[in-house]
Amino acid sequence: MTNNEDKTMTVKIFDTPEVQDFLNIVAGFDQAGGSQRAKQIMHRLLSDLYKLIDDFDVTEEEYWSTVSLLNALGHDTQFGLLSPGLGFDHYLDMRQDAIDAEAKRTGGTPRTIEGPLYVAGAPEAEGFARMDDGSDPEAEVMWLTGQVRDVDGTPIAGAKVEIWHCNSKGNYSFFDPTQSEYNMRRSIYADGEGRYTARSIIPSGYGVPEGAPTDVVLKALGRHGERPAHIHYFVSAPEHQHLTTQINLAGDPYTFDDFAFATREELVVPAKRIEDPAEIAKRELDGPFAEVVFDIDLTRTDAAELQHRHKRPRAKETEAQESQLAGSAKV
Ligand code: MBD
Ligand code: FE
Repeated sequence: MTNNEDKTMTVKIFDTPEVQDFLNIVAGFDQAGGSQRAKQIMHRLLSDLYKLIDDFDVTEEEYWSTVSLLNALGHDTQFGLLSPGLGFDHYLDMRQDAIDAEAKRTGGTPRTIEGPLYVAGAPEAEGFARMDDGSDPEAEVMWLTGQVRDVDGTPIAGAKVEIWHCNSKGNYSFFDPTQSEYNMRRSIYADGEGRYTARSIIPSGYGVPEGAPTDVVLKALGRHGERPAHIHYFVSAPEHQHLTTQINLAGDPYTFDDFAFATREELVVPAKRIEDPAEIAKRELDGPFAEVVFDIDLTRTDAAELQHRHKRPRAKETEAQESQLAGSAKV
């Protein structure tokens, strides 16, 4: 070890008055304007990072290559992809679960993360929808159905079931411009018995693009960027808590090894292959298909703000700048 390295490793300045006073100024505490919450959060964030730099003796090279990586993540609109990869989305779910438990809103189908690939404004249908445009003939036909109920078992007629999923190559319409508009994206209003049915195709898993900034971060951690085959849901009905969830198809090698940490035991559903000609004819299909059954139980709430999805920049949801960016992720 050279003398120079030795010196670097013993320098600790974080707790000095100079650094602490400096942090107060950087966070704007001596300024009248701005938001108190923004100042407090930025002060904590910067303090933690300054201390980390001190504790780990972060080098100039490490610091500036990180700035460069953050620029790359932003350039490719990938923070929404890195976020679940670093567990933030699941962590927020864990907090919401704890809030629900405290409020005794229990017994419903578990939530799991929304992910970055929802697009608002999908075509609406009553009871049944065909979701795919038929352009993926190699893909296996999926018959996806279930019943929406209250936690006491009462069917919820007219519940809104929004479903979105990727194609057999792991790509989502809109983000993949080669697909038709709203391919594999539909809003289905449950029938009088709370049932919804969709004809679609079995999605494949998803992988973070090789070499993308998110992949660079995951590789540095020795991790992969794979998700199992999954189907996203938003489910809502008056007087009930809005549910954001997903199902994972059983048997995928990544079902319990999801880079986005969205798998929950109760949300793993088998795709059952059906070859019985009578069943095929009943559904007006041409051949064998895979049936996926997912029933959904919603908890009751009178709180209006819990009956709708939380605000978040989403593709096509608002005209806001962030929303435009939400729709441009290179995934
Ligand atoms: C997906 O399809 C997804 O659902 C998440 C959470 C991240 C990347 C791709
Ligand atoms: Fe997804």
